[in-house]
Amino acid sequence: MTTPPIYVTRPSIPPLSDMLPLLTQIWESRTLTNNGPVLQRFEAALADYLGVAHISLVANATLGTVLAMQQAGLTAGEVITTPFSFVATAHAVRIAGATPVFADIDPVTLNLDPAKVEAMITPQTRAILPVHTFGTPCDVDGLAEVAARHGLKLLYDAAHAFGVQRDGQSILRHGDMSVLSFHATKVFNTFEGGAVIARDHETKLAIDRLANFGFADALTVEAIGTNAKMHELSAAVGLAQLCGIDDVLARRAAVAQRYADRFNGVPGLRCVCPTGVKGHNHYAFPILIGPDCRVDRDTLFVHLEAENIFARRYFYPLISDLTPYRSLPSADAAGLPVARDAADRILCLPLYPDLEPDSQDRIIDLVLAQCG
Ligand code: T4K
Repeated sequence: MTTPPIYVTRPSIPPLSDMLPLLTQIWESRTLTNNGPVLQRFEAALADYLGVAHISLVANATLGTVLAMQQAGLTAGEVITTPFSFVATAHAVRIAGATPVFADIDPVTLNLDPAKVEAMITPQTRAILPVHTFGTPCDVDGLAEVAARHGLKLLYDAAHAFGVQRDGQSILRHGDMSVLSFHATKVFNTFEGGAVIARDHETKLAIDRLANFGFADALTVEAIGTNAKMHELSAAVGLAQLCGIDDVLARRAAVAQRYADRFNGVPGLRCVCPTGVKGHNHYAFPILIGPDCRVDRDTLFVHLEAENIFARRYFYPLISDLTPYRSLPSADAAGLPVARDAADRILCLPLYPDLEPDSQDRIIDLVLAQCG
């Protein structure tokens, strides 16, 4: 008998009973989008939960990043970013009109290495766009120093970083702006969605305008905006999700800890994200398969797949190896040895709040049987 498939993630969804009053309100008001009342409630509740003052809700993180780039004036020049990310990171730079420049990553956090960033700065450099990969905070102090020293903007792709804290404060407070994703696969989802976190109210209003075609009021269009609005249904999902988010985060932490405990001390198998650290969100459970393991990453990946376990190789291939980017000078593999090594050895194991302990133990046993 075949076992049911286990995917790398399974979205958390609120109880339907929590949705019904919100849906009733939307149905009765017939306000479906364009800064409706549910969106306004969600925006305020979210700012409160995250501990940040200025949030603009948007349709997804890709568009949110494009708008943040546009608002920061990054429509030309070079933006230094990581090749070890989802392709949307570089696409946003390109769509905004700038050119991505890839710098190498830190071997422990797999986030941009500030020293490698500094080495890539040219007279054309305008900004840095790091990613808090898998919810592990970047070296925000090191990156802020590099940005300040060279007069660069610092925008964070915080797609993975919902609820992440450092020193008891939201990681979203760092940089000029941060962008969250609320895609179905994320720690916190609104089916599709995202948010731009700004440092001041003026910037928040400017992002809101850009997300609404550039309208400043009914008759005034100030900029070439797009349609990146979040609609009322997504906002309703978000509002209902907030009620259960602490439980979601606690259950993710428990799943991550179970993996970490069983993999502890296995030669050649490194758990990338810390466990037992307050303020991590356990976005994923990436492991790095080293030469001491009996099998390589791809053999393990295929073996798990044959057992109906769908782990994912996030982020392989590197963005710098994808067709739209591979001809850039900074895409040369020689300059990105750490990122390349990580991309070749990474495997994200299933992690979601309701992953059954029996299923998780089966995954762990299969991994240990291959690697141990
Ligand atoms: N920056 C970073 C660093 C990102 O990782 C992302 C997105 C972005 C920016 C852009 O954010 P958004 O513009 O999307 O807000 C997924 C997601 O589509 C993508 O949002 C995400 N990163 C990326 C890391 O993963 P795929 O193509 O690998 O996902 P998919 O559809 O294969 O889903 C993975 C598994 O999740 C499936 O095997 C089953 C499960 N799943 C998925 C969906 C969509 C469900 O159970 N239900 C679902 O509805 O890209």
